Formats: sequence, C-alpha cells, structure tokens
Amino acid sequence: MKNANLYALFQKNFPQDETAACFISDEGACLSYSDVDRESGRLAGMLRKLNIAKDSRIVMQVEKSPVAVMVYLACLRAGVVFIPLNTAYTSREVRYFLENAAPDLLVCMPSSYDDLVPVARECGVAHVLTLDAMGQGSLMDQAERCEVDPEVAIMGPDETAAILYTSGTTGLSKGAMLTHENLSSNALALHDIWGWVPGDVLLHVLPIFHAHGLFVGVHLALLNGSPMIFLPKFDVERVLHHLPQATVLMGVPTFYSRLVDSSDFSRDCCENMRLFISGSAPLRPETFRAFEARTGMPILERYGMTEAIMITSNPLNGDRVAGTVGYALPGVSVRVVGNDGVVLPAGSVGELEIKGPNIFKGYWRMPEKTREEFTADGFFKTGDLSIETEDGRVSIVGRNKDLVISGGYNVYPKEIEQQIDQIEGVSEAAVIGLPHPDFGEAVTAVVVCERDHAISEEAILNGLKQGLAKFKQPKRVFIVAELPRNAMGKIQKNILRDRYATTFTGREAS
Ligand code: MLC
Ligand code: AMP
Repeated sequence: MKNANLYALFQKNFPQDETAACFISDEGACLSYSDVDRESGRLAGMLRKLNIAKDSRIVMQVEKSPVAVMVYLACLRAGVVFIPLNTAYTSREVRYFLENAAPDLLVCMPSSYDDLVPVARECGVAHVLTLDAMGQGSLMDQAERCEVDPEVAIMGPDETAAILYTSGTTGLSKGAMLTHENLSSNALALHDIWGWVPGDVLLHVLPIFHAHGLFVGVHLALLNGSPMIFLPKFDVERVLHHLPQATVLMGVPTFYSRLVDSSDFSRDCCENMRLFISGSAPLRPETFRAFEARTGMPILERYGMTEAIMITSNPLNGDRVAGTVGYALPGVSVRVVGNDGVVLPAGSVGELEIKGPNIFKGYWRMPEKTREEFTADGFFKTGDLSIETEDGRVSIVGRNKDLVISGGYNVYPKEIEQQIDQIEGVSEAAVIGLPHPDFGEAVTAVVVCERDHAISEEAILNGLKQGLAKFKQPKRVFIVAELPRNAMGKIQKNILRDRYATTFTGREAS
C-alpha cells in the first residue's frame, strides 16, 4: 500500500544535497534539510516515548520558530493529529480547545505555562511542555534525551493529519479535520499552478498557526526543497531587508498595503522576486494597482478557507484581475447557487459551493454541524457570496455568514457579542466590521446599556481584555440608546455599518 503520509511526500522531495538550507533566520542562521529530517525524527521519538499514540492529538500554542514546524512534522511522521492555536488566544479561549480536542500533550509558551497548567490538568491533558521563540524549553530538554525515530507512520489518505479550529456563527469554534490527502493534494496542485522551480526562496512572514502560513507557505517550500527565510512576523523593515534574496512572498492584504505605504519599497527590492501572492481576505483593487505601479508586478490573488485550504487562484501566466480570485484549482469543482440550492447561470450572485480532494472530512466531534454544511451531492457550502464568469473566473463579492476579517484573522461577531453581554450593565450588543485602511475591516461594537447604567467605551474594552484575543477586541465601541431592528425584530447590522462606515477611513461611504 502506498503511504499517504504527507511527510513521506515531503521527504521524497527533500534536496539530495544534505547541506541545503531549509530555514534561514533573520540573523542568517541556517538549518539544513538534513537537520530538519533528523530533528523531526527525534521529536517523533519523543512523542513515542511519551506514549502519544497514532491518532491521538497534540495542541500547540507557541511563538513561531523552526522547532515549532518540526513539532508539526514530528506529528505527521508519528501519525499524531496536530492542532495549532493562535498565540493571541487567552487561557479562557485555550480551555475550550483543550476540552474539545482532548489532547494528550499541550505545548505552550513558557510565559503562559503557569496559567495553562491548571487548565490543562482540569481538561485531563497528560503532559504540558514548553517551547519558546528561540526553540528552547522543556520540550527540547526531553527531546534531547530521545533517539531519532526514522519511521514514517503508514497513513491512509483519509486519516486526519491536523485539526484547525475555525469560529462559527454560533460563537463556538469548530475543529476542521484535514486529512493527509487534503493537504498533499492541495500542496501538489499549488506547486504546479504557481510554477515552483529549483532556486525558489520563500520569504516566510506569516504566522504558522493557520492554513495560510503552515499549509500554503511551509508546505510549498518543503515540497520544493526550497529555503525559507523564516521571520517571526511581518515587519516592513525586515521584509525590505530580505526581499532581494527571495523569489516568493505570501501575505494577507495588510502586508501589501503596508509595503506600498513605505517610501523605501521600490522595484529594486524586488529584483529576484517572481511571485507576490495575496489571500485570506479581499485585496483592494487600489492596493493591487498601487503595488503594480510601484514594482511592475501584479499581485497574484487566491482564495481559500480553513476547511478547504486553497480553492481558487489567479493564473501564474495570464491575466491577474484585481477584485477576482481566479479559477478553481485543478481537481476542484466550484459552483454558484441561489437560496434554493439551484445552480445559477454565469454572472449571477449566489453562494459558492466547492468539492474536491482538498475539502476537509468534517468537524471534530460535530457530525450534525458537518452534515449541515454539505449538500446531498457532497459540495461544501462556503458561506461566501460570489460570481463566476462563463469561463470560470470567480469573484468573492460578499458573505452569507456574519464574519469580520481583520488583518487576515477571522472574527465571528457572535462570540464578541456574547462576551460583551456578560459585562455588567450591558443590555445588548451588535458587533460589525467597518472598513479600515490597515486591517481591511475593523471589529466594532455597538452597545445598549441597561436602564440607569451608563457604561463608557473604555469600560467595555476593559471588560473584554481578559477573555478575548487582542485581534478580536473591538477597535471602537459606540454606546447607543437602541439598536435598529426590522419588522421581525432582527438587528439591522447593515444600517449600523452604514452609520459608522467612515469611522476608520475618514472617507464618505461610496
Ligand atoms: C494585530 N492586531 C490586530 C491584528 N493583528 N488587530 C486586529 N486585526 C489583526 N489582524 C493588534 C495588535 O495586537 C496591536 O494591538 C494592534 O492591533 C496593532 O498591531 P500591529 O503591530 O499593527 O499589528 P501586527 O503585529 O503588525 O500584526 C498585523 C498583521 C498580523 C497583519 C501582520 O495580524 C498578521 O500576521 N496577520 C495574518 C493573519 C493570517 O495569517 N491569516 C491567515 C488565516 S488562514 P495593540 O493595541 O497592542 O497595539 C485563512 C485561509 C486563507 O484565512 O485563505 O488563507
Ligand atoms: P478562514 O476560515 O480563516 O480560513 O477564512 C476563510 C474566509 O476568508 C473565506 O471563507 C473568505 O470569506 C475569506 N477569504 C479568503 N481569501 C479571500 C480572498 N482572496 N478574497 C476574499 N475573501 C477571502
């Protein structure tokens, strides 16, 4: 039987040259592909020694580092399900994931160890180890005492490789189970359509706890045997410093608007660059045009989501059209349907449905929810409103789901509203996304206080600090006497979005 383990696919493509660089740090320190292969084997040996068996789960909430990627690779090798978490999540948020995922091991930042140990204990997690941004901590202390395990577990294509949590309109996060086949088919398709070649160097500045940075950025570099210039985060100055050595950059639209805003960003920095890729949120046509005017290079915009990794892409060769996300990836089918589920003719606006080897196998321990999100003929309902042209070019024109995307991070209003409702003196709240020049959209709350209670914006913000990740916290809070409602009593968020439209841009709504 062919081993569908994603690591086996990577390993097959690792460079022959044992010294070839895999990770290059900001300071120029290098980890070779053979280092990565050996040390991920050692970490897999450690998992085995801790009795973390195939199919059990590990949750990891750590700063970005090559060792963090190697922990992921060790999980693939050992057949253990990997669950990364955003470092911004508070212990209240982490508790939910530990309860829901029931992992055997939590790897956390040394700074959150004291807070998380009791939480992990209450959730029945057997082991808690630490890993810091330098790749040090109790995890490495344990690993150093372990033998390298050269084995790569035999995995079937439908076995789960990773679970990525994605919030939902109910306010509860769902764990999307991605299989080895989902991840490998998507990586192979992108490798092909984006024309990866020997000599490519990826400038990696995305976080590695989401699909974009891990399953697109890291996967493609590994599949190509390419070096990654691996920076802790996006920072304009560091990006400008490293761009001349890179050929590919992947980012969210905020990266590109910040680059365009920098007067130091010029054609010269991009001498070796062949591809700038954008996704996770809509790229404004003005940013696309300003970027092309500055560099001579049109950004390649693609569209994806946690449940499907990448779905469509503008072409490598051919027109990259601003405001569109291009064509379905090879092997992926897309269709636009109306409210009745009937497929609409080209040019009509409807919900995008997708099918293919990249689509996740379901939400962890939520069979009902999984069933609801698929059609009878096996298409996944994305919740994105789109238009498809006759020749299959897709544009995302809106959302069927109540979702805000801020700097590429998804924020579900329901979750924030539930948190605001718990603040004393609050009667009700509506959370919306407003146009923001840097983050694309900014989380904004409109709050009604209980009778005889006067709560300030500051008090609401303070009340949210402990429980919510920073990026989810509203950038503004408006206190109002009442929320607009329709005849059915439903809050009219469109009216609120119009009323406060220019809060962050200063521009009149068009
Ligand atoms: C940081 N802050 C944010 C924020 N990021 N607030 C809202 N939205 C965000 N995305 C907070 C900071 O904590 C800080 O708070 C303040 O805003 C300003 O911070 P900053 O220094 O300007 O932000 P920075 O640290 O530079 O981060 C911005 C960013 C980062 C855009 C670089 O958010 C980022 O890397 N985003 C990428 C997200 C991503 O990878 N998405 C992929 C999801 S996968 P204060 O008050 O302390 O100053 C997916 C599928 C697909 O969607 O299709 O790809
Ligand atoms: P996530 O679940 O975090 O992976 O976010 C997925 C959502 O991001 C999608 O359902 C879209 O709404 C949005 N998205 C991703 N890429 C794009 C894009 N290029 N243009 C518009 N929206 C996008």
